[in-house]
Amino acid sequence: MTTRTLSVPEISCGHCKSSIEAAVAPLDGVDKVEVHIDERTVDLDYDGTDATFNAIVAAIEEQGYGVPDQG
Ligand SMILES: [Cu+2]
Repeated sequence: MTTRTLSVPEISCGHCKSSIEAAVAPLDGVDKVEVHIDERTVDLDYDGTDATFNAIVAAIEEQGYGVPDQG
């Protein structure tokens, strides 16, 4: 498993938290997802593959949240 924290600046409330967690949790390769509203971050445990990471980003974007380049 790989642990990673994503910055998602548009996170603002409990609705954001529940919609992102519900979209990401069922994805293949994802072990844990937890949104922190105050920090506007998404903590992830996942299998570490680019495919899973890209699917996570796509799922968050599908919920309407931009995921800026995390570089
Ligand atoms: Cu919200």
